Amino acid sequence: MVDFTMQFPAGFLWGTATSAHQVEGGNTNNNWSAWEKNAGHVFQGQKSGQACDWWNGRYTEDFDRAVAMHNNAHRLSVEWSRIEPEPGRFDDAALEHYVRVIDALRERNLEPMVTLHHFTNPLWLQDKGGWLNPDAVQHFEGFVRRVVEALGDRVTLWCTINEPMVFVQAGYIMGRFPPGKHSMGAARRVTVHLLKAHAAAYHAIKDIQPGAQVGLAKAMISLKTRTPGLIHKPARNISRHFFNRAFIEGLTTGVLRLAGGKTAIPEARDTLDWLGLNYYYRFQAGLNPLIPHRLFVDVTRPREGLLGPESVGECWPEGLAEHIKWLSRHVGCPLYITENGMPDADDTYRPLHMIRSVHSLWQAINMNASVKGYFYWTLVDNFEWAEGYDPRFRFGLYGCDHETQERSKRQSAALYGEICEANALTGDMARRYVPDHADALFPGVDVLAEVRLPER
Ligand code: IFM
Repeated sequence: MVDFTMQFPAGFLWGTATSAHQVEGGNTNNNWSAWEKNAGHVFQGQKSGQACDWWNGRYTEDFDRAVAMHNNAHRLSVEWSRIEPEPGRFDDAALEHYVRVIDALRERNLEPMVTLHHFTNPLWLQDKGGWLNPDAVQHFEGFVRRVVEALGDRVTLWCTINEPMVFVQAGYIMGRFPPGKHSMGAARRVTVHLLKAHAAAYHAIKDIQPGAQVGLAKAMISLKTRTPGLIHKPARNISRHFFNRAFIEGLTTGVLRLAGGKTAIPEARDTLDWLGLNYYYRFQAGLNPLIPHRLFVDVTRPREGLLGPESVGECWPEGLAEHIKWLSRHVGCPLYITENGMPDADDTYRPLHMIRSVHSLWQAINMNASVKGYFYWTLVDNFEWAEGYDPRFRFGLYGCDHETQERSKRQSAALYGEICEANALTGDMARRYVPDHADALFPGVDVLAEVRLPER
């Protein structure tokens, strides 16, 4: 019996992704630790607290879990506020900690991808106005230089900034992340500064480490248009440009186009050795005359599909191929899937979601897209920002009881392990993990045998 196999290219990277504030615990000197102190900012007033206790060394046992899943890579971030606790003063002990973390990855044959900015800022930067202050660009560059000097002999893959437009939208338009603003003007200014910061970081890293591979992680959303399409389509286009495309256009052309005008940032042009795609949800866009402060654009959850918790969209795995296709046409560099996953504490839907995602990814690669690796979000349940430890927002392949630090393996971890070990998704995996969907995903020979040739 032939078993259909979706084979991935040799050397493909398979891993999981994490970020410092979400897993380390004990962060007290960044803007998120301050934000968590105020009621109403995080689910049930929770605090990141000990998170997954990585700062105390528990990363080693979680990296062993990654090895047990046959991963060959891991994406993680370093915490700026630990490395540069005061402007211009660098903490060697913190840098040595990260040297040990990277060594722990290398000892396990896990290729590190290191993110330099994943949502958090040192308190001192926040006191200077955060990313609204144009000086943030030089401060970030100084931090990046120090990190690359310390870790550059161990790290090749650098990710400058995680999800710049999520950072902008959640922090400066929706008010859900610090600094909790609702201002399109502020959003615009911060976007300009982030683009400049990426460019400055790119050039600084290349200066110190010419062989480095530098990129960033860009979140993309899929968007349906509310009906009637003729009326609502402009809302879909505005939202798609703002959230998905403007930043990328800035990187490929050196010009950022946002409502309010164009800004030339020539130094940002051609500053991608690779681009990371973070993909999770599909939304629905429409016009709403009641929200002028959001340019009348209303982005809501579709009514049907694989619906996650209310504050997020529909989990629609096939959006992966949609975005890979667009990026392949518009950005001339290799891609990584730097995040993909879904919240599902009971692991009811995750195996199907994972199989459909990997299926979608394989289709794109087999249509010639240059995708070099896939990082599942996430290795172990962690602090999910404004959702805190809300049980509806468990993204881990391993569960984590944050009181006891006890880990529990979900069946998706076993599935992911099989995919990574085989460097392939097979019909047999689909039949065992999602039997009701296996035939639709993998027509086996028995299905083909039923196809009769027309009689002559
Ligand atoms: O937990 C986040 C991560 O920090 C950024 N991307 C989306 C994830 C899940 O919401």
